[in-house]
Amino acid sequence: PVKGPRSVPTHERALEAVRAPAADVDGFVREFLRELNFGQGVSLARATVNDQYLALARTVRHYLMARWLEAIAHQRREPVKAVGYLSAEYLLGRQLDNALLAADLEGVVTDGLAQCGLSLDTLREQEEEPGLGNGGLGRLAACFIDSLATLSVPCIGYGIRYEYGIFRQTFVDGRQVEQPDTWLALGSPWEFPHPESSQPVNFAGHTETFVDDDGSERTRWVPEWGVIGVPYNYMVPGYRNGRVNTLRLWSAQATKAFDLSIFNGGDYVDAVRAQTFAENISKVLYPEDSTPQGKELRLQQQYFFVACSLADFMFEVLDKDFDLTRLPERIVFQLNDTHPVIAVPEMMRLLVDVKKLPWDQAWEITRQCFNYTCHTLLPEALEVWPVDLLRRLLPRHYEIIDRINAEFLADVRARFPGDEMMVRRMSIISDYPERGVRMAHLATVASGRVNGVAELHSQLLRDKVLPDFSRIWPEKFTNVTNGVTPRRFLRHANPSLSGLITEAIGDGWVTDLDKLQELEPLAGDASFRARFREVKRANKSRLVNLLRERDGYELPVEPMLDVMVKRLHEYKRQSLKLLHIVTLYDRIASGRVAASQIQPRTFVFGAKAAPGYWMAKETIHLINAVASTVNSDPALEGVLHVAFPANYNVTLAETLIPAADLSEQISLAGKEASGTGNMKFALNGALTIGTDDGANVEIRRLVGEDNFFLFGLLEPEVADLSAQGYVPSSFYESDDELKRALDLIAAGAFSGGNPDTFAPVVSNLLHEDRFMALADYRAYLDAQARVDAAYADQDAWSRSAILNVARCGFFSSDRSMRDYIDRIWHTDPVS
Ligand code: B1H
Repeated sequence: PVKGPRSVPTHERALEAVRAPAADVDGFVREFLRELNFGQGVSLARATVNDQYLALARTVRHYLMARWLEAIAHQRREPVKAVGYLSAEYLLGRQLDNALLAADLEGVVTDGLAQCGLSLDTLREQEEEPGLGNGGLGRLAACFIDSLATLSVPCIGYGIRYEYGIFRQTFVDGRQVEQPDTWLALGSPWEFPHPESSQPVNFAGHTETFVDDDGSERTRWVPEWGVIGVPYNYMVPGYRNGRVNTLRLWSAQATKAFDLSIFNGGDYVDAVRAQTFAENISKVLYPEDSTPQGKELRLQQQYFFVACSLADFMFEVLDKDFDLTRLPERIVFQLNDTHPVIAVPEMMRLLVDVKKLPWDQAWEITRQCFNYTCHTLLPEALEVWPVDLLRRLLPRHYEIIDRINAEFLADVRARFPGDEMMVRRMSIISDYPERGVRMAHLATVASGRVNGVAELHSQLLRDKVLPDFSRIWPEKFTNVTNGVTPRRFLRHANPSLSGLITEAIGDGWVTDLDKLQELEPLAGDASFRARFREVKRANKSRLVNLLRERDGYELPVEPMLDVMVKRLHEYKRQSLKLLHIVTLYDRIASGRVAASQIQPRTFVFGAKAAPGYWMAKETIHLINAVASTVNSDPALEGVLHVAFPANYNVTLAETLIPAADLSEQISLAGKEASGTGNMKFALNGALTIGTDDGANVEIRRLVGEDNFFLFGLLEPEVADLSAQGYVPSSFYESDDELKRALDLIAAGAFSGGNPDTFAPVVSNLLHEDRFMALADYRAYLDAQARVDAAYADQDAWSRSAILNVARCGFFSSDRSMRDYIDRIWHTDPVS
């Protein structure tokens, strides 16, 4: 890339140049109008809402800028150790409110805009959230970088600037139809492109050996083509602490050289097509949550962002002549699942081929620089790249992986002579069903620490996913239970509850969530409980208003709000939730139970299905079908209502979660690694109905079993039942209500009498049911009956809900980050 001269002003001059606008109403208005006039090129009178939003966003940026530049200067100046968070996904959510909160500007901005005749509420709705992730894994990355900034720990988040994030979900006749997510269309005021800091990235070609000047034999990679990675920087502001970290997302561009060779060939159209080919790399987020696509473009994405990120840190953030034997003193990279694991051979290539370090020394450095977080237990979610593909796309990396594997297996053989089965099980390169590179094995071999994301998950990771590895390296394995940021998911999302809490115990909880414990005595205070119920009610009205505006949807406010929001996946068991609803419907329709005997409920679903996941899409269709039948039955009015707003995302979550009474966390035990939605609901005072899975286990232990509705098979029971041979139809035969519910769906009760429509869903449950929904059906219905009984006593329910809030401080991502810092990263905050 062509790099402009980098002028390096002194630290003092750098700070002199940036001075934040005055943080009062006049200062804000002056700056805002300046941005509108000079940045957007419009007058206030002529400005569109989008102009106003963009000018506002840029104005807010200015307040954070001095701190950001200081953090960047400090990183270069002081020999502090930073965290390099490597993640293919960041599900950020909207930026404006987060920045206003961090900079404590909400009051000034509200008043300043009012002076201009504008309303903050209108402008914030203009922002398209950056949906650069699928679900929990991407949202976790966003929570973690928020917490690191708030803890004043230097961190650079590295990832991909997808031009299209997670698709926009629409429903057509109840079926999911995906639309492109055009989040960049109206301008993206939060990003700073830095083409002068671009990084070249190569692909394909071959390797060759040669004799170096010093007489040693070396290998070089002769690539066939390449692209340029252009960094786009985003501010990651800490909460009112003056710290602003950086999120650096890479965008792919065609190289000049690549263009030229083709342009010179005279084929202009092909040259332009070649450019498109290069730019495809950062075009779109793969929408599969938990079952990765083994597509070439996906591997290109992974190598692309990791190669850019390592080169950026090692040669741009650090000096070009930095002594790389000291690299572990300056950086620790966290591998967010296996998606960035190609960073391991890339670092070896940089150290050995480019920097000419001896292999063993390079390996020593590499092993000190990486740690790996595993987020799954599903075998189909573990990435394995076909050797043929990897070799073709990254020939040098394949050789390096092969050597890492050979040395690793020699070590295994030395420890366990003669155990070739073990060697085969542990090998990074598998032979069956095709030759493939097991990225989880590579990550485990190369990392100092390997962690799961909840206690149960980490245990199962050791015992079931990587048992051989945990035997030879028990000290490598550890647990860090996930967390969520209290800034976005309580302070911002739930202003009413935040106000109530702050009034009671002060506002220290925003950065020290354990302080919520001080609410505990208030659970016994009747007037506090009444105010807590008022807050819930207000949050429900807020949700009703939002859905009316957003979807033209009328949601009843009075009933219990029962919410299941998460990606659509069979293991999460939205179908079990449906069987509950269909059973309630059937009880009334058949006259077994009078409508007046039913505890009224509004059920809300939110779920995207991977576009190629057929069964998940059928389930979405069924949810919509049940919703339309239930909602149009006059006998059920005011009793049962099912809502499925399309396109569940972070923004909708922020209004939906605070309104919920009941949180549905009903995955089959042993399948959900952690869950983080479960934490957000409990923290906002919903009670959980859930299985003994993921972080539910810890939530229940902390909030107390009386304040949590547990049901279903335990993980060892699931394992036993599988081993015996699970026969779902036996549960159908032996439970009359279950039989009736499935028969209703099969008979076409929700498909206009057409029995074919949902036959595949019913048949899948009856004959396959990989995730044992039928086995847990009766236990689930019994638990729901306990929910009804508990909800009938509103005062007791509020007490439990308040105790949930008071006891969930542990689930702050600040605590997760402290755990990583103390046990894995060993980094220090800066003052
Ligand atoms: C989680 C994923 C995931 N686990 C592959 N695995 C993907 C796997 O694009 N892909 O190919 C995308 C995502 N996501 C989730 O991580 C777990 O299911 C949750 O239980 C967990 O809470 C979350 C954060 O740790």
